[in-house]
Amino acid sequence: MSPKPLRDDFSDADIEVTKPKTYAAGIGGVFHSMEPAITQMGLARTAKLMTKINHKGGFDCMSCAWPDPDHRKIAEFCENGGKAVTWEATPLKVERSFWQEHTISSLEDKTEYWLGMQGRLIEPLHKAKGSDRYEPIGWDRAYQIIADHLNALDHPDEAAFYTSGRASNEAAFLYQLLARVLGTNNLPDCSNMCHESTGTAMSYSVGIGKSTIAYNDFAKSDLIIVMGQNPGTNHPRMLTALQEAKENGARIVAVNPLPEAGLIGYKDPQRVRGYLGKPTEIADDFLQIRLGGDMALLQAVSKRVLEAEQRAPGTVLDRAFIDEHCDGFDSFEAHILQLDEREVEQATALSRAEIDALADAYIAADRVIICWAMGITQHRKSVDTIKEIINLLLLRGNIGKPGAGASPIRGHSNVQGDRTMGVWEQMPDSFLDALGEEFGFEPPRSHGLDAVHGIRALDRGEVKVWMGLGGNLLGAISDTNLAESAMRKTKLSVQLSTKLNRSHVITGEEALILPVLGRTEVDMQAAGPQYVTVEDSVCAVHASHGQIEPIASTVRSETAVVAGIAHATFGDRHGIDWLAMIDDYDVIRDHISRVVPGCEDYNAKTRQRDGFVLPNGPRDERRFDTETGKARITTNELEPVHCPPGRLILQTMRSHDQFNTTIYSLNDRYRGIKKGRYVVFVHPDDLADLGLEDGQSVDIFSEWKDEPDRVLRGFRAVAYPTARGCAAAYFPEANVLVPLDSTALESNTPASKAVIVRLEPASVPAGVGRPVVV
Ligand SMILES: Nc1nc2c(c(=O)[nH]1)N[C@H]1C(S)=C(S)[C@@H](COP(=O)(O)OP(=O)(O)OC[C@H]3O[C@@H](n4cnc5c(=O)[nH]c(N)nc54)[C@H](O)[C@@H]3O)O[C@H]1N2
Ligand SMILES: Nc1nc2c(c(=O)[nH]1)N[C@H]1C(S)=C(S)[C@@H](COP(=O)(O)OP(=O)(O)OC[C@H]3O[C@@H](n4cnc5c(=O)[nH]c(N)nc54)[C@H](O)[C@@H]3O)O[C@H]1N2
Ligand SMILES: [Mo]
Repeated sequence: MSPKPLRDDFSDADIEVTKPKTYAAGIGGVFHSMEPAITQMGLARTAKLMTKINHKGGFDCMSCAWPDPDHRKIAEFCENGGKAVTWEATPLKVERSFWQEHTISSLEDKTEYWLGMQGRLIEPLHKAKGSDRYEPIGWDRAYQIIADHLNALDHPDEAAFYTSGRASNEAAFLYQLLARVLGTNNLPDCSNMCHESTGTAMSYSVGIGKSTIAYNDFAKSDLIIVMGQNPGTNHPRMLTALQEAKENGARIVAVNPLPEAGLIGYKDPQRVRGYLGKPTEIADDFLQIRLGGDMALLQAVSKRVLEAEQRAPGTVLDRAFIDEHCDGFDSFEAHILQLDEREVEQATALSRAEIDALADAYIAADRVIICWAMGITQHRKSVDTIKEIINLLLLRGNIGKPGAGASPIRGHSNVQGDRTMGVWEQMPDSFLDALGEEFGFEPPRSHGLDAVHGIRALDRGEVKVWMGLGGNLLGAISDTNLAESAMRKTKLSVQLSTKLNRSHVITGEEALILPVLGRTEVDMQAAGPQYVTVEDSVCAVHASHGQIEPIASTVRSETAVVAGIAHATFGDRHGIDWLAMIDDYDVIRDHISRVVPGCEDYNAKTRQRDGFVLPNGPRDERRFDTETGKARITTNELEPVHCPPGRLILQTMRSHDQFNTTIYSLNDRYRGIKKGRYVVFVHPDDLADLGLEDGQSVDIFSEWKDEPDRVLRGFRAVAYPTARGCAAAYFPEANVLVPLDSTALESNTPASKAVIVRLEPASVPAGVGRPVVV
C-alpha cells in the first residue's frame, strides 16, 4: 500500500465510547496497536529505525525524556515512541501542489490531526505581506528577510525566540546565542507551559531545578509515589522501571483524579476510590484525589510524620540530616501542626484513613522517591505544592541517598537540555558572564518574555518578529482565540518545523516556514555526518546519531538554519564564525564546554559510549546551592481551588494517541474513546446532579473573573470514574477554555489542570465536526 495523505478532516459523528481499560499494553503491543493512519505513513522507512531507537550509536527517541537504563533491551522504546518515529519518518511530503491547492486561510478550519497527516515540509516557504499563500523561496533569500527584519528593529526586545523541547543541545545553544547577540533575553519556551513550576520550586528549595535521582535509584527504592502523571501513555517505559522496583519489593502509590490504565488496575468500578482490596497491576494504592488537592495531601502527610515524631521522639525524623542540611524546620513544624483536617478533606476528597495509610507507608520506608508531571505543575498553587513535595522528602532525609529523591518527569525529549544550554528568559548572571566572555559581547541582563507574557506582548503589538525553533505555540498556549489574534499583529513570524501545524496557518503579516531535519535523519555537513546531544530527565547527556536519508535534499538541520540566520543578520559582528559551527558541530561543543557548567570536555564526554551524567549537588553530595547553602524547608499557605456550586474543575490532558499538539489518531484506547476527541469526562453522579446524561451533547463555559465566558459547544458528555467535582477534556482543543491570566503563582505556567467550568445542554448536537468555538 503506498502512503496517502488523509484528504478530509474528521467529524465526531462516528465516535465510539466503551469502558476504560484496566491495564496498559507492554512492549508487545507496539506494532499491532499502532493506528492505521500512522501505519499508513510508511512503516517501511521506519522499520530500520526501530532497532536504533535509544541505542548506543543510534538516535534518541523524541517522544519523551524518560531516561535509558544501563542495560538496554533490543526494543528500547514503546508504542508511543514508535508512533513519534513513524510520524516523523513518513515518506509523505507537502508538495508544491499542496500550496497551489490551498490558500492559508482555507487551512484555518483544518485540525492539527489533518495538518500533521499531510506529511513533511520539504522546502522553505514565504507568505508575503497581504498575500494568502505560501510560495517556495530559496534559503538565502529567507535568511535575508529575517536579517532585514531583525536589523530594522528599534529595540532587540521587539524580537522573541520561542523554543520547543525537541531541539538538540547544539541547536539550542546557538539559538540562545543568536537572541543574546541581538540583545534580548526574550527566550520563551515550552517549559514555561510545562515544568516551569518545578524549576521555580526546586531551585528555591534545593538549589537545582532538576531530578535528584539516577535511573538506578528506582530499583533501590522502598516507596515510589507517582503524582499527577499518566506514565502508561506519556512515559510508557517508566512502567518497566516501576515493575522492576516492585519486583525488588517497592510499594507504589498513585495519586490521580483518574484511574489511569497502566498506573492502576481496577476491576470493579464501584471500588475504584481509595484503597483497593487486592494488588493491582502497578500501583499498590490509588488515591483518587480531587484536582488541585495535592498540596493539602502533602501537608497532611507531613503533619502525620511530625505527630509520629512527637509520639516517639528520635524515631521518625532524620534529625541529623535536618540539622546539618536544612533551614526552616521550626516554622514549618509550627505551621503544619495547625493544619485544618476539614480543609484537607475538602481539598483532596480523600478520607483520613487513606491519608493515614500513606503517612504510615512513608514512615515505614527508608528510601522514598516522589515523581510528578503536569497534574502537579499546571495549577495556581503548583510551586508551593512542589515545595511541599520537597518538604516531605527532607523530613526523613530522602534526598541525596540511594533509592530516594525528587523526580520530576520531564516531557519533551530534550526540554531539560535546552534549559541547560541557556534557553531561558532568566538565565543567571554567571551563565551570561561566561557566554559574553566566550564570544566577546555584553549579553543583555534584564529578564525576557516567557510564553504567556510573550502572547500579551504580541497582543500589545510590541513584538515585531516572532520565531519558533520547533513546536506549535498557538496550539500549545492557553486561550487560543486571544493567542491567535495576538500572533496576527506581529510583522514577521518564522517557524523552523518538520510538519505543518496551527502556528503555520495563523501568522504575522509576513511569514516563513523553514523545513528542518528530524532527529531520525542523517545530518551531513562539510566535516561529515554530525551527531547532536540531548539530556534526559535524570541529567544524563548522550549523543544522538541520525539514521535514515533526509526526506529531501532541500531540508536543512536546525543547527544550520539557526547559524545561517545569525550569519545573515550579524555577518562577522563580534568575530563569531557562525559558518564554522555549521560545518562541524564539534566547534559548537567546544564553545559549550567553556560556557555551560558541568560540560567541560564536552566533545570527549559525549563521544563516550554512555555519554555522561551532569553534576547534581543534592544527588551527588547533599550539597544545596541555595542562598543559604542549605535545603529549605518552606512554610506555604494552603489555598484550595475554589469551585462554586454547580461548577466543575476541568483538567486538560493528553489522549493516548497524541504528542502534545500532534494528533496521531482520534482514539484514546485506554480511556475507551474511539474516533473522536470532542468529549468531556465527568463523574456519573455529577452528571446526574447537573441534570445531564451520559452521551448528551453539552456546551462548556469557562468562567474567569468578570471576563465574558469562554465556550466550547457540542462536546459529548462521557460518564467516567474521575474524582467527584472534576472533569477532563483533551488539550489542545480545550485550550480555548484556559484563560491566559490563569497561571501558577511565581512560575506563570498556565493553570491547564484547573479550569472552572459550567456545563449546559448543547445548542448544537454532538458530532457536528469541529466544535463551535465562541
Ligand atoms: N505519548 C506521549 N508522550 C508524551 C507527551 C504526549 O503528549 N504524548 N507529552 C510529553 C510532555 S511535553 C509532557 S510534559 C509529559 C506529560 O505527561 P503527563 O503529565 O502524564 O500528561 P497529562 O496528559 O497532562 O496528564 C496529567 C496527569 O495528571 C493527572 N492530574 C491532573 N490534575 C491533577 C491533580 O490536580 N492532581 C493529581 N495528583 N493528578 C492530576 C491527570 O489525571 C493525568 O493522569 O509527557 C511527555 N510524553
Ligand atoms: N491545555 C493544555 N495546554 C498545554 C498542556 C496541557 O497539558 N494542557 N501541556 C503543555 C506542555 S507540557 C507543553 S511541553 C507544550 C508543548 O508545546 P510545543 O512544544 O510548542 O508543542 P508540540 O506539540 O510539542 O510541537 C509540535 C510541533 O513541533 C514540530 N516538530 C516536531 N519535531 C520537530 C523537530 O525535530 N524539529 C523542529 N524544529 N520541529 C519539530 C512539528 O512541526 C510539530 O507540529 O504544550 C503545553 N500546553
Ligand atoms: Mo511538556
